[in-house]
Amino acid sequence: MKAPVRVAVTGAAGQISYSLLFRIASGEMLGKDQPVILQLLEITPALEALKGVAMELEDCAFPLLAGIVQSDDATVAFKDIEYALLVGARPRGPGMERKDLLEANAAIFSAQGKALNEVAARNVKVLVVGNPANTNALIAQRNAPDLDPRNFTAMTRLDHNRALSQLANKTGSTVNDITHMTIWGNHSATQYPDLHQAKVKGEDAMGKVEQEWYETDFIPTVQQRGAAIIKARGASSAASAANAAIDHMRDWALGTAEGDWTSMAVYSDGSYGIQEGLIYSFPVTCKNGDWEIVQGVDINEFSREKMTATEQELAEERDAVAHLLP
Ligand code: NAX
Repeated sequence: MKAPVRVAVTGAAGQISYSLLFRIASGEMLGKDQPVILQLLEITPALEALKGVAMELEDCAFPLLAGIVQSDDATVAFKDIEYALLVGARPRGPGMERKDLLEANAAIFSAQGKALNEVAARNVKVLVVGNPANTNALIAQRNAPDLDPRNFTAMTRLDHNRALSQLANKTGSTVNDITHMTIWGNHSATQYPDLHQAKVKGEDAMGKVEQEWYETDFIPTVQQRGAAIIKARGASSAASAANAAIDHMRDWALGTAEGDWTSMAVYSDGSYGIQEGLIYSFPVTCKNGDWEIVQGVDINEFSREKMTATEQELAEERDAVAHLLP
């Protein structure tokens, strides 16, 4: 058996974590041969609820769960961690403007970035789930100058998985038949789910759907899926978000499928003309615990316009918190 690795989860008493933690502890994220120590961060008023979650984790008697740490102090929860799933965030309250939301979260993610910089393992892999995820990841990254910016990512895997299912339904296939799906940009309603590279049973997806469906059905359905779930369920996506976080981390740690790629919001190196330093979702492949942006994807005029719109939104979010960045 391997030595245990330390995995931090923030917002650990929240609804996403209630699906997420049990799957990490059962080995679905890092493999059935990898023991984990869960290091759980919550705000002080939620520590009692967190205790209940930790009791349930114990009661599962997971063979791979080698320990549980509970804290409201990020320097305790992030000590020596190799994986961080930053799920906790400030939700939008009544009357709160977008700017207020960005600022409230900037405070949280600055502090967590600093704590990661101080105490996490130098190879820590960070996934930000809490919204606005891309900009929260950027803020954490900028506050962790001693860590490689490539260690910071944000989640667009839920959007990616939603797109896979929509296309499978439309083409009468299953998600197993689909490859080369891409989500570009921000995890928000400006994201661009791109089918131009996607394949269904090895054939071009765009040849199997009408342009009209692509533009007026597929793209808005994927972009608005989070809102549709809230409307139907009366609560935001939780199990599917947890599932996407598992998929994101598993692929990053253990590799993407041969001959395919996934979507991750990562530190832009200027690929596809996207401003350097934004945390932007690209098609990526992962191997040996590292990710790489897929190069050479053809971008037509339609795609370029949508990629630029979501880039613009990310640049605006960054500028709105610029005064809080180091
Ligand atoms: P919940 O409100 O159920 O849980 C959030 C938890 O975070 C709470 O227990 C809260 O006490 C804790 N928390 C707040 N501030 C914290 C801090 N500074 N340190 C540690 N913990 C803190 O929300 P949940 O439904 O679990 O969603 C969590 C986040 O995921 C939200 O920001 C949500 O918008 C975001 N989502 C992101 C998605 C994505 O695809 N990137 C999709 C699902 C989800 O909407």
